[in-house]
Amino acid sequence: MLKKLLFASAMVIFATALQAQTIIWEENFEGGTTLPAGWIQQTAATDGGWKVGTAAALSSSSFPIPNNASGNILATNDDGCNCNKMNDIVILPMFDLSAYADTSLYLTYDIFFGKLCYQGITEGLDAYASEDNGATWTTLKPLKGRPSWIKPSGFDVSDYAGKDSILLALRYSDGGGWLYGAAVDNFKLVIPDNTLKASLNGVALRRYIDAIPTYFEYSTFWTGGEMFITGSVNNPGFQTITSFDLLINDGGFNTDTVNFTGLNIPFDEGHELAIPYTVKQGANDLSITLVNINGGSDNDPADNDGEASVTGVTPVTGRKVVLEEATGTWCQWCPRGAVMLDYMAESYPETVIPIAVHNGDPMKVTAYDTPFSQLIGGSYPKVAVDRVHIGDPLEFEDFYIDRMTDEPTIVINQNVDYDESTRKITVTSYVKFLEEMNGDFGIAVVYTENDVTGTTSTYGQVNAYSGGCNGEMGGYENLPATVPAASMVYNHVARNIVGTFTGNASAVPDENPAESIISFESSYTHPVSFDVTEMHAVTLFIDKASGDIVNAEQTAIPNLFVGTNDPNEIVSVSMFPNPVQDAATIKMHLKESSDVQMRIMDAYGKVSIERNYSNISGEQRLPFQVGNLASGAYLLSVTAKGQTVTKPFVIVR
Ligand SMILES: [Ca+2]
Ligand SMILES: [Ca+2]
Ligand SMILES: [Ca+2]
Repeated sequence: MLKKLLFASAMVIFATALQAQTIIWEENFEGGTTLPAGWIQQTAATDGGWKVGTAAALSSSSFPIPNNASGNILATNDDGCNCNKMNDIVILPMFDLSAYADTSLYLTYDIFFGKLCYQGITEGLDAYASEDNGATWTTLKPLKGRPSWIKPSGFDVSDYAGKDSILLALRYSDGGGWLYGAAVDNFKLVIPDNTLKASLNGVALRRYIDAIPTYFEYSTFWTGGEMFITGSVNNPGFQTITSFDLLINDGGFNTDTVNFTGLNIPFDEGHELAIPYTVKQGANDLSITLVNINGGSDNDPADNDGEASVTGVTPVTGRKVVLEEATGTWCQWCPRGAVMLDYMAESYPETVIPIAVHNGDPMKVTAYDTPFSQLIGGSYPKVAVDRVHIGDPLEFEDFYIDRMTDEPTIVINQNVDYDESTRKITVTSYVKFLEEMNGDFGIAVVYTENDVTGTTSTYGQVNAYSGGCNGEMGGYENLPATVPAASMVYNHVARNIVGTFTGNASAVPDENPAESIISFESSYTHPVSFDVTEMHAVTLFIDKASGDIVNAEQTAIPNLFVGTNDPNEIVSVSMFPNPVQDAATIKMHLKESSDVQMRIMDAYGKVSIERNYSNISGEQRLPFQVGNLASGAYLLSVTAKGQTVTKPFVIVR
């Protein structure tokens, strides 16, 4: 059996023992291993449908029924037979309820039913009633799925009080698929007590990610960010809950009251909570108390409290965070990585550097894939965040927040030059040490490309989210089990890594004083098939001892033309000699007569010299005096008619 038991959540269900109720009828299946007298079943299943036996005897590998501390139970198991359980109906003995006119009546039972999904089909279990000996049936309730035995569950059958021949039935359906099953025990027909019971369960502070969409619990989040107080208010009693208040105390200072009215929460049902909460700086320790239930108190306040906490933080400046995603078109859960990487890149465009490192597919870059696969332990999907944190794609943001609270020790700037005729990309990476840093460091330059498509079948993405059984995943739930190549577009694809996975060691001296700047030039000639307008160059500065990415920078290629005007306004800009000792000549060629601004900036964009020229055209040679500028890396920036060209150069004395 390949199926796995998948339970969406492990919400704790509290069900207190019923007290003071009157039992009219009950059945515990302890009288033998056949259906008790008066019970009827209808089935097309080859295994006989609903059967009486021990939990162990009625279990199978993917439908293991937990022991419910009883001898026999009643169960139907589609997993074990893989047979037709479209209509597995079991009918309880006929009830004469004529003596109970105007009396509240409930049918209760213990139940183990997951309402699971497999291969796009969800199993169902519904309750029915008939007043005409089974000629016609009324649907009473679709029973919900939960991950463990619920003792008891049930529903209101007061509509049939006073009537003399009532049939109640459960219908299991496999929906035509190969599903799991359902188990029940300890049926009771009761006159309920009138005790008001309520409980507050599973309280947590969660972040809603609409790309998936799901709530996730975070221990740390942005100050001022929106989270939600989640959990549920459940009703383990027979008196319907119609209103309640939640008192939300933020650590002893302020208490907010949130009112809930107009509710209808019957026995064994709950109300899901999602109360917006704006995170404050530092510790947010919330106490939540359920009060004023139906305008008063319930029987037991002990289960009416919950706690949730998160720490509010603010991001540092100067840090970029590298998100490397281990992925492959063969990997059925990897759509999760792609969805989360896009989500992060869109959420934090200024600070996230996304890189999808492909494995075992046509986008694989061996020099990147082999060491990265080793780093993540060879299981997919996986992610690394600055290679400091390794985990599931769902942990991207959590890891990112941690990195963004760590003050950078270096900052990186880079200049990217592109020669269209040769397709050669030259990157000059400038690293400025904010503190003294001595050790073994390396620089690697990664090239990524967006909007990558392919036509061969190996560009098709295997997709475990197809059919929706495994929840929503950014739309992948609506796509086929293998999304064909023609429908796939891959983003952030790593195309090349220059300087090895851990970086070129000779690029960085062993000793680097505070405020010193180094530069490292590397180049890469991309294949004709790559679309350079969708490419980025990424400089990684790596601590070779720990393997961590210390900081990084990303620039689009080509970045020569920043303005919005005709990109051919400035035909060329160059400076010679480079490096410059005392004086140099800046040569530029302008297509038309225009005003020109020339600026000399340090590697971090600080302008040292600015000159403006009116109405110049054609080929120009402008003298440049170094003056009192310090040795180091600089950028020459020339702007004409909104178009800017930058060139790196170095002053050496
Ligand atoms: Ca039993
Ligand atoms: Ca079946
Ligand atoms: Ca309570």
